Amino acid sequence: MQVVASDIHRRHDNVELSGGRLASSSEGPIRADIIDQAVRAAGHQVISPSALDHDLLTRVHTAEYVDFLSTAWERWNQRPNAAPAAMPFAWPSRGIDPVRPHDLVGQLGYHSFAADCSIVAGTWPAVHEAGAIAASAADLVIAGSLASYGLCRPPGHHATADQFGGYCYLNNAAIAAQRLRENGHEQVAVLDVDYHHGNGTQSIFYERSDVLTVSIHADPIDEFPWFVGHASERGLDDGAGWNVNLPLTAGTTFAGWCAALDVALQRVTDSSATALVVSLGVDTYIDDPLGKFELTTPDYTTMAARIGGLGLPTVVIQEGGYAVDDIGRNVAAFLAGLA
Ligand code: Q9C
Ligand code: ZN
Repeated sequence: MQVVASDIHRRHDNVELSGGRLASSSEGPIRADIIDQAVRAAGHQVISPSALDHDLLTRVHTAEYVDFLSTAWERWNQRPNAAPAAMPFAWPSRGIDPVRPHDLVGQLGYHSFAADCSIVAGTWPAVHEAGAIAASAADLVIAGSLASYGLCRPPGHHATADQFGGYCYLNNAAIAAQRLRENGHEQVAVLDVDYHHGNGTQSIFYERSDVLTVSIHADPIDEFPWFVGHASERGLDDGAGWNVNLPLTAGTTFAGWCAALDVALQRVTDSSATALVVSLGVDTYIDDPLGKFELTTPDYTTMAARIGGLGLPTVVIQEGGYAVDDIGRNVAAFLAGLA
């Protein structure tokens, strides 16, 4: 399978507020470096991305947000005694309809929903490259490949049209889906198998019927992103019925997970989608430090074979997965099942 990847991700190496302490992020450069090694060892062909179309980016994200993300570090670094990571400390909360502040610190709060990630000197080049990887992976499928893999880092599925959080800044899967939509695929489906709910992808397509969004994830009553991801969220207006959430409890094994996959695959089939984007998080793994599901390495091969059974051209986009010792073999196991 053709893999799109780049080393530029290494420039994004940031801190997160975790358990009341500022710590180096679980979402570090080692993740993508290990996946890169594993996919090369498995014999996949690795290519570099093409330049990202700015207009495609601003059809997924607001121009205001893209401008903010691309300049936030420079603006932060001009401040006296600037820390090495830009972070907000206040967010609009319940009952507030926020006006976008002029001040950078206010804008950091306006444009984020969590403090588990921050903006460092290399964040924008890395997140922009991840977006380029997603678009290029979609281009491979548009050109006739049955499947492609975008080794995106940082991940993207938590990023909304104008907010970062959950280690995500640009929504790589949404960029891939939008690219497919604009190049011959009238109906696209996004299947999110990351341990966490794909709130950003849900939000971006929530009022659209041309992109079905389906997410299998830990119940938000117990897990990040906590405030979104419930089964009752089904889409709005034109998008009513075009979002499907399948929340599962802690301790879910592959048997339980597959029951949700059956429902997801049936809905994708019913949608008449002609192309599929998979948001591949391997934080469903039994030894993942952030997740509480119990999937094993061979389960990823079975999962991919079942998804491949849809017979749809498929763009796989990397999301989470934090068990770095096993992340390479878990991703390779998935790609082997799809091939
Ligand atoms: N120290 C993805 O898997 N932060 N994002 C947890 C734990 C939320 C996960 C903090 C997890 C975000 C793409
Ligand atoms: Zn995740």
